[in-house]
Parts: sequence; C-alpha cells; structure tokens
Amino acid sequence: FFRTDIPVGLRRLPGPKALPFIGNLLGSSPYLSLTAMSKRYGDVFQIQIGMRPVVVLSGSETVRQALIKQGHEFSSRPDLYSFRMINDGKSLSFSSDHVGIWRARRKLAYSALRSFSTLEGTAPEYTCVLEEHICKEGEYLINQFNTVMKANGSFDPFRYIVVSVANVICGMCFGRRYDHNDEELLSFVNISDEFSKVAGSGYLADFIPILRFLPSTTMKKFLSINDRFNIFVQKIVSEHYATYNKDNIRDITDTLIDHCEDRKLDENSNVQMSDERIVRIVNDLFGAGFDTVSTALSWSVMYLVAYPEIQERLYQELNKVGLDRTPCLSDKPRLPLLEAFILELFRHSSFMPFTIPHCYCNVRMYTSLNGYFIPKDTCVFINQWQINHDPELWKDPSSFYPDRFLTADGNDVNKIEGEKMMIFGMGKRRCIGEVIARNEVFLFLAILIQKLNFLTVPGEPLDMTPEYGLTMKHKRCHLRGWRHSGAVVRAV
Ligand code: HEM
Ligand code: HJJ
Repeated sequence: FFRTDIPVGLRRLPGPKALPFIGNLLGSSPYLSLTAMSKRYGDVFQIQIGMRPVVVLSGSETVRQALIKQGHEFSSRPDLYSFRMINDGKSLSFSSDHVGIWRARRKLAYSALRSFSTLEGTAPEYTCVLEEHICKEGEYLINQFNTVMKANGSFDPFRYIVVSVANVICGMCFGRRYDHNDEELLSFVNISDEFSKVAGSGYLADFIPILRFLPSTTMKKFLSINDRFNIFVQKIVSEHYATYNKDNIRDITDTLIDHCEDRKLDENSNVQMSDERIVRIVNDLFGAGFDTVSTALSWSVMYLVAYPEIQERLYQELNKVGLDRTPCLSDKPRLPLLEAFILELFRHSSFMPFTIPHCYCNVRMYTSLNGYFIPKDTCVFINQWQINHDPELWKDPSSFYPDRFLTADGNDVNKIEGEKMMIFGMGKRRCIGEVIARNEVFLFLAILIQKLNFLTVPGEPLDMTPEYGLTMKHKRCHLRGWRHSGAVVRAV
C-alpha cells in the first residue's frame, strides 16, 4: 500500500517485499544482509524499516554520485529519535541542524582541530603537539601493558588503548590527561559499544515508535552513557569558562569559548549559532576522537595476533628504520608495509560499516538518483562495508592481505588502490578527523609493534566476530605482549 505517483521519466525504487508495520528484517548484521540485497536489487534500492522507507546505497560510483555530484541534496541528517538524545540534541554530527548552522559549526570544528593538532610541541624533538601526545601516551601504554602482564600474565587490549587514545584528544580539547584508572573517564570510554549499538544505522526504535514505550536496557544504557559523557565534558567546560583568558587560548575548548565572545562583537555574522551550539562542538570532537581511533587500534592488535607472519614483517620494517629511537610521523614514507596494513585493516574490518545516516531533505519535493525516484525526507544508508568487499573492486575481498595496497616492487603504497577504500565517508559530510585519525593509528601502531610482540593466551581462541554498531568492536578478550629482546623502553 501507500503507492505514490512517480514523475514521468523516473523509475520506482526496487527492493524486497515488506511486511506490514514491521517492514524488512535486517538481522544482527545489517551490513551483510544489505550487501546481499544489493547483489539482487542493485546499487540503489529501498527497504522499509517499520513503516518508514529507507534508501540503501552501495557501489563506489553510485555513492560518489550521491555524496559528491549531488552532495548538496544528500548532506543532511534524518531526525531520528536516538540522535535527539545525543549531546542534548545539539550534536554537530548527529543533529538535523539547518544547513547554514551545520556548515558554520563544521568549519569552526575543523579549524580548531587543525590548529590544535599542528601546533608546535613543547620540545624540539616533536614536529607537532599531536605527535608529542601520541609518543607520550604510547610510552605510558607500553608501560601499562608491561605492568599488567607482570601482574596477570595477560591484558585486555581495548581497556588500556581507549584511555591512551582518549588522552590524545583530551590533550587537544581540554589541555589535560587522565590516569589509566580514572573511574569517571572509564565510566563511558570503557563501554562505548553501548553508544554504538543505538547510534548505528537501523536501530529499530528509531523506525518503530511503539518500541520506545517498551522497557529497553539498551536504551537505558545509551541514555546513561550520554548523561555521564555530557556531565564529564560540562564540568571541564565550566572550569575553562572560570579560568578563560583571551590572551592565552590553551586548547580547543578555549578556542570555542573565544569564538562566542568574538561573535558577540561581530554584528554582521550571517548565521546565528547559539553559544551552546558553539561550545558543544567539543563533545563531538572528544566522542568521535576517542571511540573511532581506539576501535581501529584494538582491531589492529587482533589482526597482528591473527597474522603473526605479518606482525614479524612489520617489526622487521621498523627494524630497518631503527629500533634505537621512538618512531615518529615523518617515518611514514619509509614504512609502506605499515601503511598498507592500516589500509587493509580499514578495508577488511570495515569497523564503521555505514556512515552516519544521511537524508534527502530539501525544498524540492523529490530528487532522482541513477534515474530512481527519491521523495523528500527519505533516510539514506550508505554501505561502506559493501564497497570495501565488492568483488568488482577487490581481488579475493574476504582475505586479509596488506600487500594488495603495495606497488609491485613492494617499496611504496599504491595510492590508487588506497583511494578505493572507504571508511571516512565522502563529500560534504566526510570525516573532519581523518588526518588526525590516520596519523594516530600509524604512530601508535609503530610504537606498539616496535616495543611489543603480541600473542594469544594459550587455550583462548581468537574471536574476530564484529558486534554490530556505528563502530563495530570485537568481543573483549585477553592477549599477551612480550618485549622484543634488544628493544629499548624509555621510562616516562
Ligand atoms: C564523521 C569515520 C576519526 C570527527 C565521520 C563519518 C565517518 C567517520 C564514516 C561520517 C561520514 C558521513 O556521515 O557521511 C571515522 C573513522 C575514524 C574517524 C573511521 C578513525 C579511524 C575521527 C576523529 C575525529 C572525527 C579522530 C575528531 C577528532 C568526526 C566528526 C564527524 C565525523 C566531527 C561528523 C561530520 C559531520 O557530520 O559533518 N567520521 N572518523 N572522526 N568524524 Fe570521523
Ligand atoms: C560519543 C558525539 C557522544 C560517545 C561515546 C560515549 C560511536 C564519527 C562520529 C562518531 C562515530 C564514533 C562513535 C563515537 C562515540 C559521542 C559522540 C556526541 C557521547 C558519547 C561523530 O562518541 O555528541 O556525544 O558517549
């Protein structure tokens, strides 16, 4: 039912038959079921979740068409129930802010992020503060792993990685770091999978309103994690307001507070962002900054353990560059295998299987994509996992094979292959933390691989099954990490 008339020349979207009121069931791994459907229905098809139609995009060319060539049409967010709970409904990434407000906030976020990562470090050995934070946190992380190894014989990699990564973004956002046992920080960073579960594409209560009235522990945990997160950030922001000095801008929070002051003087600013919408940008930067990179690094360690011969080759590559000093960002051109490993990790795990949902919200009543009719306010899912596993694009896509990203002689990264991988989105909504993220994953990994050799715990088989969410995590596990003989560990 609900058949609409379609303008002449446009085709009705294909898709599977939907059950009344329920729609199409996606199961526990929507990226797999929607990839299977794309084989049958093509790059643009429609499903129904509950009563709501959702358009699913697959295929590199189609996604490029929608997000780049028709970028102005597909750059908004749907107004979802769960997104209204994030950052008090004022999130830069998840809210359905007006395009003008979103653009101004994004620009401000981007410039604050850039200036507080490229700033000079406190010592000449660091090219920028980002490098300094990563090197210092990397050393703490190694010491932490060693301490826990001595005490327990094994460690939970995610538990410690997430604090180290959070400290890097904390340094830039708030000018401070936290102890590995800080209860307040751990109370949300250590269970961010509960955030991801609800924020991921296809959370049922977003599409079937009656589900919101049924008791749900998942939703309860999501609300409480958001509360703790916002209280944590709010406390730091208040301290910044109390000690703010316009002649000494210490971090991203100060930059945002400063922008509120500036804007009050500037009568001509064409969009009016409220102070709250300005300062709350820091919640997004902090949230996105700790969860994504810690997920990437934790998966990396899992892949190192699963592929010991690749771990050994990566160690030998670092050995050639030099084991007598801590690696740095400028070593990147001399570590092509490490870069290829990271690209293959992004592709193979596709731990962010969909982008954040998009929406066709525009003044026009409809648009078209590849000749298909798409009505106003349609929610759009973008299947990054499908692109990263498309057999048209990749030879043997299910194998983990970093060498696919190297040139034939193995001495360089194959840039063209690298650009086929999609995990940061594309177009107007593409990730604004991509450069920082790639640098963090690179340098943390170089430091970890140089100092430790990762292994499983005897009798505990590796479980690499991802748990679905906005960012997919592996199940919690215990691993071992031994110091390489000959490696120098500098105390901090
Ligand atoms: C958005 C991926 C790291 C900040 C996104 C999107 C993806 C993504 C897929 C959504 C694109 C879309 O909706 O079309 C990743 C991955 C990361 C990473 C895979 C790590 C490996 C970071 C970091 C930061 C960050 C480190 C900040 C420090 C953001 C923000 C947005 C975003 C603020 C929202 C942009 C908007 O809605 O306009 N990211 N990201 N991300 N990312 Fe990242
Ligand atoms: C948040 C924004 C938050 C957490 C986590 C616990 C799942 C690319 C972007 C996000 C993807 C990665 C994820 C981040 C989790 C946020 C994020 C916010 C509260 C949180 C943007 O990030 O406003 O509040 O509590």
